[in-house]
Amino acid sequence: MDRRGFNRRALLGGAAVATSLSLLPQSAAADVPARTAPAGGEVKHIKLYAEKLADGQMGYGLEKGKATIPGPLIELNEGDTLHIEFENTMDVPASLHVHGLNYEFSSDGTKLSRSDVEPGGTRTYTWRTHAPGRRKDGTWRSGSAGYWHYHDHVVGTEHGTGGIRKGLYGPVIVRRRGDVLPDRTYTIVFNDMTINNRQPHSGPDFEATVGDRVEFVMITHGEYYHTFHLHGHRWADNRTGLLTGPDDPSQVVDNKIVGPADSFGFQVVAGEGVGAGAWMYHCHVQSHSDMGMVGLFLVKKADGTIPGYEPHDHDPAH
Ligand SMILES: [Cu+2]
Repeated sequence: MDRRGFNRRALLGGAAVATSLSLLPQSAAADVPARTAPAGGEVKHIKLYAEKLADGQMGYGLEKGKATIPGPLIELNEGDTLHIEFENTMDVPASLHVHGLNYEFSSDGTKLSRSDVEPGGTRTYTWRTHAPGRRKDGTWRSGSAGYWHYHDHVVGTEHGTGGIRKGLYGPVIVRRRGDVLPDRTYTIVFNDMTINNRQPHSGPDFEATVGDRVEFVMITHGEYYHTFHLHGHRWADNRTGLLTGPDDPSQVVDNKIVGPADSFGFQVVAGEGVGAGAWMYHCHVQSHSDMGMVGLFLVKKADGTIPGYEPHDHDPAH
């Protein structure tokens, strides 16, 4: 252990001394009330393209020629309706299928419902959301809020197996009025043995400054079960990933088992209680992490540095 590491650990043992360290969040997250989501009820329109990428993979994008893997983050508030004008620029039929939201059969995005889109074609999919409430029979109906996702359901097979494998997937967040809003959101998709369809041992890495409120959306696709683990940070295993107060019974975790089409999300205050660092996240199935299912949460000090970390530490050769 280097001197810095030793001192930090030693000082953390004494609370009175530790408070003098700059380990506590210093940016907005600590000083002002967190921003929260407004009530929904808006009708929104976006355009979404399915495209072939240069390397043979496939992606969704909000503009022609700008498709990404994962596809763009779609954020709604409970009560919102979203009309998506979907254009398939590829040479095979494709579609858009969403989890967790309300849609009619004609927006299912499957061959079965004849809601796939031929090459060069367009189709408008409509997604609706609702707030929770009491049904007339007295039972409670859940709201739409949650960390969800969308994907192709047509390419390769009638379940979109080929489209998902090649990158046709993306995140959806539906927020409830009053939900805490993050400073930034990152999406991590375990797809087969890749993260976001990247080469093994090549991240993706995500950046933040100590004190930033960072939200992660974690989605799984493909053939395998994984465990998602993040170093130095924890979250609540509930809808938002945040505790609502001292009596919230949600379990606090830093590791979660995930399987195909699972999704969840959470927020952390970057470096809270631990400071800057190149904090790994990875699949904790040991052979999977060894094969490269690992990336970094690069939490920097306000001056942009990460003491003790050299970028080459992450080189695949190590
Ligand atoms: Cu794994």
